[in-house]
Amino acid sequence: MKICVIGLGYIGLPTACLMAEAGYEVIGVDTDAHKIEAIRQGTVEAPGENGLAPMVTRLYRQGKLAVSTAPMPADAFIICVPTPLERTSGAGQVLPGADLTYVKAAARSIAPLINKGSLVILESTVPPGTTEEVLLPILLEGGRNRGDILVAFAPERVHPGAVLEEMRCNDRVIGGVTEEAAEAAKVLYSSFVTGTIVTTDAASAEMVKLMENSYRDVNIALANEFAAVAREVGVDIGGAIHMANRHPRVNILEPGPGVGGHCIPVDPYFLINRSPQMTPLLQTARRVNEAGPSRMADLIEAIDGEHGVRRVALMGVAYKADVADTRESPALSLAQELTRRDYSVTLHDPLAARWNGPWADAVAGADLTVFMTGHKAYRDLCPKAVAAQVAKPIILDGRSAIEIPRWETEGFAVYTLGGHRRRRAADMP
Ligand code: SAJ
Repeated sequence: MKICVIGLGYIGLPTACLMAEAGYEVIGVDTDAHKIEAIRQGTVEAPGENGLAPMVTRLYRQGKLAVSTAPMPADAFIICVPTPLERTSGAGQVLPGADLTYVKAAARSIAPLINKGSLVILESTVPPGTTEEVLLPILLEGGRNRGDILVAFAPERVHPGAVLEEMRCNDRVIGGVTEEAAEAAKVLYSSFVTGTIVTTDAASAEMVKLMENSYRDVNIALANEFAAVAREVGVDIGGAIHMANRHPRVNILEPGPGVGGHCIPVDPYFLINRSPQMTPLLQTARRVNEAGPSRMADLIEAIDGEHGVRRVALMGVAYKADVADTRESPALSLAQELTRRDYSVTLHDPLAARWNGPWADAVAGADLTVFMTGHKAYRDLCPKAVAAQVAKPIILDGRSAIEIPRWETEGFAVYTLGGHRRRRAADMP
C-alpha cells in the first residue's frame, strides 16, 4: 500500500517515518524544498527529538521513504499541515479562528490524484465539522461521489521531545465521515500504534482533540490564578500545589510565565470562534494565560522597586523545558513588554539556535536573572558561576526551574511566581 504524507513538520515527518517503518511505501511531501533537500542529503535536524533525524536518513537511504515537493499517486493520503490562528471579526468582536489555507491547499493538491477507494486522513487540528464540511467537498470537486472515497480525521497526541514514543504508545481517536473510513484509517494506524484506537465520527474526533487541549489551557489558567492569589496572600504556591495535589482527586498544574507552543494557545479558539456565546470559561482562561508575560513584567517592576533593576536576562526562549520550539514563546512576548517599559533585555536558550550562545554572556551585568523555561541546562547551572557574572544576585524563577536553597546559599535573593518562600515542596514529607 502506497501512502502520501502531506506536510513534513513536527507531526508529518515522524508519522511518515512510522508508516514507512511499518512497511508501507511512503512518499513524504513538503512544499519547502529545503526540507526535502535536507532529507535527501541526510542533514535533517530534529533538535530534542532523539532518534528522529537518524531514522529519517535511514528510511530514506533504504528506499522506504521517498520525498517530493508535490503529491504523488497513492492509495492513502495523510494531511499534516499547520492550522494557525487567523484574526477574524464576527458577532461584533475580533475572534481569532482557524486559518485553513494550508488544509485547503493540501486538499486541492491531492484531489486530482484521488481514485475510487482512496483513503484521505486529516491529522491537523481543526474546528469541529471541518473534515466533512471543508475537506470532503474539495476532494469531490473533481465530480466524484461521496461514496467513492474514504475520509477520516486522526488527531495526534504527542509530547515534544518524545514524539516517536508517544505516537506509538498513546491511545488514538479516529473519526470517519463514514464508519468504513474510520475502520480503514484504524487499520493503517494499527500498523504502528500500540495504544488503543477508538473509532467515532469525524466531528466527534475533531471535538475530542480540541477538548483535550482546551482542558489543559483552563487548568493552566487555574494554576496561574492560584499563583496570583498566593502572591497576594504571601503563600508559596509551589508548596501549596504540592499539598493540594495529595488529595486523591486533585491535580493542579504548574503556574508559569505564559502558555506557548503551537497548540494550547491556539486550539481553544477553534471552539471559542465556533460558539462564542457558549465558551465564557475558555475565553477567560485564554485571557488569564495570555496575560502571563505582562504579569511577569509587573513582578519584575516590583523587584525593580525593591532592588533597582535595569538589565534583565531572560533565560529560556523555548515554549517549554528541554525543547527547541519557540513558537508563541512567552519569553519573546515578555522581552517586548520589558523593552516597552524601558528595561534592557538579553535572551538566552541552550536549545534554540538564535539564542544559544554562552549563558554567561546573557547574564553578564544583569540586575535580574529570570528563568522562563525549566531547561535541564538551567537546573544544572552553578549559582557561584552565575554570581560571578551578574551585577545583582537576584533571581525570578518563572518555572520552578531551580533549587532555591542552592542559590540562596550563594547569596541570591530568589523570587517565585507565587508568594514569599516558605516551606517548599522539596522540604515537605
Ligand atoms: N504549561 C504551564 N503549566 C503546566 C503545563 C504547561 O504553564 O502545568 C505551559 C508550558 O510551559 C507551555 C504550554 O503550557 O508553554 C504548553 O505546554 P504543554 O505541554 O501543555 O503542551 P504542548 O503544546 O507541548 O502539547 C499539547 C499536549 N496536549 C495535552 O497535554 C492535552 C500534547 O499531548 C498534544 O499532542 C499537543 O498539545 C498538540 O500537538 O496538540
